[in-house]
Amino acid sequence: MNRYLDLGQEVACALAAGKPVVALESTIISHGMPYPQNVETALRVEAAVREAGAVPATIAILGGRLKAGLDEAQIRTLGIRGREVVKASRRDIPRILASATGPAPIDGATTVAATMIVAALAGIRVFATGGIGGVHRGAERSFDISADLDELAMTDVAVVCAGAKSILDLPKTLEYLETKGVPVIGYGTDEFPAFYTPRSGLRLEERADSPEEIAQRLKVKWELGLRGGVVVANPVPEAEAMDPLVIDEAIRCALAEAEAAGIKGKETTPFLLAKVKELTGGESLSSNIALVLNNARLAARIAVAYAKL
Ligand code: PSU
Ligand code: MN
Repeated sequence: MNRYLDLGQEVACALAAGKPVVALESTIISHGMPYPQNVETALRVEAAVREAGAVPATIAILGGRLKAGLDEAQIRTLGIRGREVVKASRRDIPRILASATGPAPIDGATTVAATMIVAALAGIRVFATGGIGGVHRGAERSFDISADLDELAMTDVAVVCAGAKSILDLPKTLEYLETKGVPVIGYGTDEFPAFYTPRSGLRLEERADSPEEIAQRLKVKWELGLRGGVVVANPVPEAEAMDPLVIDEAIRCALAEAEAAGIKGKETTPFLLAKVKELTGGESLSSNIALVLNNARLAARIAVAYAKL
């Protein structure tokens, strides 16, 4: 057990017994949704994982310690404090953990990249979230490519998501994942989903129609020693999807505002997410909540299937 990591009681027991566990990220709680929907969603996601037969492990950094498995009070605190909590990706982890020995230990909400790192340390292989980070539009000028993609290239965790938002350059994101050798599996689809909408027009090489098929591919990859993650791209259910025209227009406006305000670096993604939400009102939020729950259910089924192999 890593000396910087604390497991929640239920998570520790499940892992020791070889039972299925699903990792969940916390940036989506603190930076991805408004309070109180963020807390409600995080708790509903945990319940959905349990209903499907797995144990949820929400991951964060609290008091300068890595945590896998938060209790309700800890989730609530992250949701209430929101953007006051540090958005923690790979590069931020050492600084935040070193703060444990100083006068003011830092709390961090983990991104996809950081959540994968902690999940792998804990021995958790399956992780559910909403959307992954990727190659930003204009990356040829800004060089803005999410650390999530390089993490997927090196850390052995399957990430179940609804694709990526078209605040990103989706074709370049898929090219980057291809270069890094990261499998992208469409669940019940031949297309990469675009988060709020089930289709992006971008074809995927790989498709799977059952959690068992996905678990089998994970086993083969890791038994071969092919290090790195897998993207399981699970389209938003049709009934909860947004009108592509509405969402495209909101994204166009959000990108223009970010450009005009000179937003850069780690602020870019939270800024764009907040703007899109502001411009589309409650519709994007309810679609976001539905797709995260849908991903949690699929991730739990994959974890259950993987635990049986
Ligand atoms: N995309 C979303 N919702 C999110 C994020 C991305 O649709 O909440 C968050 C995730 O935590 C992701 C992070 O790992 O933003 C990526 O940030 P960046 O682009 O700065 O790497
Ligand atoms: Mn970035």
